[in-house]
Amino acid sequence: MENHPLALPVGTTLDRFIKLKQDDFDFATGELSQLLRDIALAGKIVNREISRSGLMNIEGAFGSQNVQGEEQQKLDVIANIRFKRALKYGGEVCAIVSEEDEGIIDLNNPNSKYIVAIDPLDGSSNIDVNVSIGTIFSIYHRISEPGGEVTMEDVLQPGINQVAAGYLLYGSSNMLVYTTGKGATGFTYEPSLGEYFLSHQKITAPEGGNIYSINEGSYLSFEKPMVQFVEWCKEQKLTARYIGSLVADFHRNMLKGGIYIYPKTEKSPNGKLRLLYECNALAFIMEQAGGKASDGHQRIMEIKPTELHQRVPFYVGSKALVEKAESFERDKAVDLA
Ligand code: P6P
Repeated sequence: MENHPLALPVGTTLDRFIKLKQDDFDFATGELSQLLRDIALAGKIVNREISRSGLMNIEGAFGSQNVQGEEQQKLDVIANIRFKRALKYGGEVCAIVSEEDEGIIDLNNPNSKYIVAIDPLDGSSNIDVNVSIGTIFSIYHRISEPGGEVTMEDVLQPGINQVAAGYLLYGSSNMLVYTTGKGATGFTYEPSLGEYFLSHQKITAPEGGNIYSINEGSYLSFEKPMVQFVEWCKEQKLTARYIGSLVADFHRNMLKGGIYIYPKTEKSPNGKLRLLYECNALAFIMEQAGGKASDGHQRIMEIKPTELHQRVPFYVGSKALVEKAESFERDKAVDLA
């Protein structure tokens, strides 16, 4: 094993890993490496603020709503500021799409070549009750020429164009998981040293699994295929696990085997989760781990976005479970044909 190219010594910091892996990229100029470091830095700061939020009077609602009409938590706003600031001053990103802002955020780095789509703090309703929450991000090359205006075409790219994607999980331990298309890798934060250390060298999602994660409170508004899939899960005696925090549910299911679904419901007729800064990033990571991600019919990463805050139904996890859920959707299509 020691000769295996991936067999790096335990104690490999994120910085060292990024540098070692930089050579995977032709013409790597270090800009993507620096961008990943900028995200990790902001993650350390946000992690610190989350871990002491109860002491700093930064829990609870901020008193405003985001573009989605969702009640912003104080830490939503703080995290948004932290990531925007880190990416602006890191100098590698020309524009951001954020869950917390309505339009494209131009960072006034006109010659930078990267675009970031980010959910600065997902699951924020769990902050005050100490449940794990997360940050989700996607990284793209801009399509327009550096130096010019950032365009809608730059930000409305399908997930297959992602250069990198990842999430930060602020949980019992704090992790950063990312991919650049060469596998999914996990790092665990050591607060006493202020470093992320390599802890999950090549994450692989089990082909099957016995966990299903869906909010069954919406069961009465599920469409028939979703009812059939949930019934199938019960017949198979699968375990129901739903934290109500996407990154935490996703991370557990990817490591242990399982499926997370946010389907169409009466309240969310297109699903609740956003394509640009939630689904695409997690789909990229799950595919790199050998799993699957779709909207019940088509691969998430092949959906061409039409709006910044576009919502899609989201089926993600172990390949066999996602395909089982899709089979019920297909049967419905056959019935309706
Ligand atoms: P519901 C949190 O708001 C979030 O975006 C995800 O983290 C989570 O999985 C989902 O919404 C929970 O939504 O409607 O089941 O409460």
